[in-house]
Amino acid sequence: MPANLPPQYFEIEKKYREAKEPREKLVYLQQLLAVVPKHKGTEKLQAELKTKMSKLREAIKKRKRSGGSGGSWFQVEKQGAGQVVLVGLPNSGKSTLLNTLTNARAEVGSYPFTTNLPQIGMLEYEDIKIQIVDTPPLHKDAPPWLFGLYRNGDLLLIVLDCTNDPFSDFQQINDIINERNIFIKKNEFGDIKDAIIVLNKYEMSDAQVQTDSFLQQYQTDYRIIIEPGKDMIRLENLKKTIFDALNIIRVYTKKIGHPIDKKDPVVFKKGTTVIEAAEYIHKDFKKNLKFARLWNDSGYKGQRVEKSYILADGDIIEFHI
Ligand SMILES: Nc1nc2c(ncn2[C@@H]2O[C@H](COP(=O)(O)OP(=O)(O)O)[C@@H](O)[C@H]2O)c(=O)[nH]1
Ligand SMILES: [Mg+2]
Repeated sequence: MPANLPPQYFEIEKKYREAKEPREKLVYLQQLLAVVPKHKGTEKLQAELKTKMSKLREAIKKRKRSGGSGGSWFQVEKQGAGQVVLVGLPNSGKSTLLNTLTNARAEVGSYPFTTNLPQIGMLEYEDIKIQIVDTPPLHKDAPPWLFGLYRNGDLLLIVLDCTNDPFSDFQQINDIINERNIFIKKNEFGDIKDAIIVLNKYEMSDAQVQTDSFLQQYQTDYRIIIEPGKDMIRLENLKKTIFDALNIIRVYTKKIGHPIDKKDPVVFKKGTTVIEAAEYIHKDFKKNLKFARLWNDSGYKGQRVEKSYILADGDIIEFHI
């Protein structure tokens, strides 16, 4: 064992040893590999971790093929421009939010544990669709796959019921997910998930004082939004906050000699360059790209741009090969 491993290595290793579900173990191995300093002295350890990972992957595959039991595991395949996963304690209003934001009709109940399996809806935001995943309530003995859903999501929407105690609920949520190495605030190790906190049921008179003081305490550290309810302006605000938090851009391609047709955007991560977009759209584009022309609302009207030009939301691009 190399002597200079960071302390978090041992914390994650402990969780790895305690995890029972192979897919959970795999996640911890990935995290271990990520925190191992990369130099000659750790090469053997890195190789060992990789071997363990491939053995686990094999075992998982085999179990799937044989239809074996070993506990159920739910994964939600990503669709659309991003996957947003709802997180919350029982009765916080997750399913209601899914129904408000999307075309889904998830069951809503005034009693806890109405939602036992992930439910999916598509949120229409301008010209793209964003996937929203409703989940069973979080509690300390929640099944491992629930944390798998959180880890896999591009963004977490943490729903707090402000008629309850949002401070203690938030603390409880953090305690449980931190224990599984999921962090929604900058932390030196583990997954750092992008998250939006939704303060729900704000319209109730007993919620407002708590909501305001929660905002005051946390708004510099977190992205917080007050429950959209049936208020359309707030709902639009929530949708836009989700779009912004996903860190994505919409890029439109234009054919040479054709007019601009701002339809069917291709979605990229923020920071994507012209050459990266070209490669994604067509392998040959990358090899043969000579230059590109750009149109947008901030002054470009077909000027040539470099391959290293960083694209922005709404850019229209014409590839010349
Ligand atoms: N007053 C109020 N009640 C809400 C709101 N959102 C949800 N609820 C109620 O809270 C209860 C739990 O909602 P549900 O969406 O099933 O919560 P979940 O368990 O987190 O999925 C239901 O009785 C809902 O009608 C809201 O914005 N305001
Ligand atoms: Mg529910």
